Amino acid sequence: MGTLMGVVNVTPDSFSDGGLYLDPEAAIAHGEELAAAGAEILDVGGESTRPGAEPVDARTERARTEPVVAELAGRGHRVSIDTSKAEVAAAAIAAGAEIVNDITALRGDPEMAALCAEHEVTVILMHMRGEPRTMQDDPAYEDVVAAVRGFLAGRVEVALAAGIARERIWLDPGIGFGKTAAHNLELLRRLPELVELGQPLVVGTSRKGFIGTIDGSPAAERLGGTIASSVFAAAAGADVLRVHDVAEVGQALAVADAVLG
Ligand code: PMM
Repeated sequence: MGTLMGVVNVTPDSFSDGGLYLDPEAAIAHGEELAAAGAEILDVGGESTRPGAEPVDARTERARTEPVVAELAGRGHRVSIDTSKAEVAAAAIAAGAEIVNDITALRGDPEMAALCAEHEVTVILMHMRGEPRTMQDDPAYEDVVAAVRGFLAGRVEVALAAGIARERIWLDPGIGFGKTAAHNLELLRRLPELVELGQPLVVGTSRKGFIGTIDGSPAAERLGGTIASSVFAAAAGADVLRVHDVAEVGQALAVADAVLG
């Protein structure tokens, strides 16, 4: 159960692996490693979205991601581009990316929806309250699951109206994006309510802060929590798990699968 999307961050400041793979050669090698470990999708990103992060201009983001996407897609890997900028997405699509992972759910750039429709790529629409710079400033919801569900349902309508085919729309609750640890846990617990929307569901818990809130662990020591939450999400109906530790999460999913028969 669950398709693995491996994270290839080409950024100096991502919260868990920032700066490790800023050099394109290192990022490409890392992508190859993740694919060999079982990632069916490689998610290439050039802008950090960690809480408090400052935005990056399109030129810089494109320069970081385009060569990495071109090389990995050229070698036959299925690549997604993690961006909310149409210029960056357009370059990645031209370089072979098949999926646009937009954490703003087509709100960040007025050109993004038409671009994705025209090129018939898959889009990931993610829920986020506010923007990365400020999203963790006292997030509050009456019912976080209802809010996320309503938001995502609305964004599906926007994507459809722009001409994006229904089967190319994937949804993501945006674990950690403008949510407290309790909100994230409630979203995971009630994931079946989001499965009911009827679109493939992407979930990214990898190394995130809510794990550290539970046991005090720093980002580099959250593998156990990443595995537990990923297996749980897959069992609850998530289709795609966005993770850094592909081999370990893959093994856990295979064992969970075998147990369930
Ligand atoms: N999380 C991050 C970045 N991009 N995209 C989607 N669709 N879902 C996520 O949960 C998500 C994302 C932040 O994690 P990173 O800094 O390790 O990439």
